[in-house]
Amino acid sequence: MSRQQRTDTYTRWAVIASGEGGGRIASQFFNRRENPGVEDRILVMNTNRTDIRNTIDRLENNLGDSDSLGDHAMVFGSDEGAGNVFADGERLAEESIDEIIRSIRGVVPTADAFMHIATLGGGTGNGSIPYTIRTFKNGIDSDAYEPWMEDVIHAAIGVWPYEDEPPQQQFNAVCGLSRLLRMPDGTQNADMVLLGANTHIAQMGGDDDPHGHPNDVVNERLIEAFDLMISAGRETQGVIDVQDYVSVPSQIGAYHFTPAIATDMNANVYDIEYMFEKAAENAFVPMDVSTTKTAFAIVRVPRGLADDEDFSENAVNSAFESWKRERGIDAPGMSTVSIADGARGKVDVLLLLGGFDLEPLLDRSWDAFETHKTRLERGRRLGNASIAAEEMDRIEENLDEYIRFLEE
Ligand SMILES: Nc1nc2c(ncn2[C@@H]2O[C@H](COP(=O)(O)OP(=O)(O)OP(=O)(O)O)[C@@H](O)[C@H]2O)c(=O)[nH]1
Ligand SMILES: [Mg+2]
Repeated sequence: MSRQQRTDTYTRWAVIASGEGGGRIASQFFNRRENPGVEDRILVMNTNRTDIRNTIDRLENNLGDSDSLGDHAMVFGSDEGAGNVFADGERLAEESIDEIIRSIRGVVPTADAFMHIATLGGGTGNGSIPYTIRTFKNGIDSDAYEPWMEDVIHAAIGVWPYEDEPPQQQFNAVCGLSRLLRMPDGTQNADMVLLGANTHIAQMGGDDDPHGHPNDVVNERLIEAFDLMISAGRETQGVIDVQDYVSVPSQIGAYHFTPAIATDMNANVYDIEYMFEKAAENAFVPMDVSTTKTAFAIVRVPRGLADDEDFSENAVNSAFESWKRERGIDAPGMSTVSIADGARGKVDVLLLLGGFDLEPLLDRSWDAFETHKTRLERGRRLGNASIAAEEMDRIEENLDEYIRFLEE
């Protein structure tokens, strides 16, 4: 497609966040000056009334005080919080699934794709998001469920706990990953799972801010990545549609990703291949880049560079292919150029690296996972809902199988 034929139809995203951390990430997204891909299609939900009040305050700061603001936030379930037990978060979402769908419909008249956001260390977001995705994909007998909802693509951002968090948080994360990837019966759940690890993101670039809370740094980077990702379905020359993000990865059974970004790269100094390499150094989880099985690249250039040969769709594509060869990555995928009103001469690059070996990420959580599982088996239920042995087995087996399939 030539730039003259650029259409103004772009992927319509909706953001569905659950839990405290998820809500914080989503409301921070609204600090951005413009969100053409999302507009005000955002719903933040929680089991905890106080947390949701805080989230509404944040949204008010960002969106401005408006009557309809309350529609963007909802409380679900009959308990106050899920107390770090994802089984409780899931049970509370199950209780209120009709209201959840109704609330989504209230702020999302229609959408092509949902970006679900949850932290994986807690109970509410981790419990409810995989369940909500599964409900949408399977359909549900509810007045609130509309035909367009059947075709929505479900991407999810799952945020891994800090390394120094206790076993229960690590345990939750491993279970959350499994449940985002697969439904209880072992079939694919989310169409795309984007992972980011708190400690890793906070330390990226070696510039963690000693004053602010690391969460703020992490959230800002997550949002930056999401913003770049959706810009590809916006004003681009060769549009990467959200369908492209999910088709091949799902076919090859490798649909977990991590973003890797390099921002504000000086176009007069660096070539694109170098920018890809810089981005790869900033992957959002600990990983070995050479194990990548599928990859996308989005290069966002300011309007002033849009006609520069070096940033043509072809040039970017050859640079991407050449970078992959150099890195020994044998991965299908696409690249695209997106145009923005950014600072002169400054380029932002996002790589979405998919299907990589999960071991370096899981490595740090396995022991904690076993520790907490043993505690549960000894009957220390630590919450209202215990996890049935059979459910636990399924969760473990589903993740094992997904990983085994990657290795083949
Ligand atoms: N990146 C990031 N992580 C966060 C943030 N807030 C909490 N976390 C992480 O999220 C996990 C805790 O999850 P929460 O979001 O507080 O939990 P919840 O979904 O509200 O669930 P419950 O409180 O258990 O009902 C821990 O691993 C925290 O480190 C945040 O703003 N940003
Ligand atoms: Mg909470």
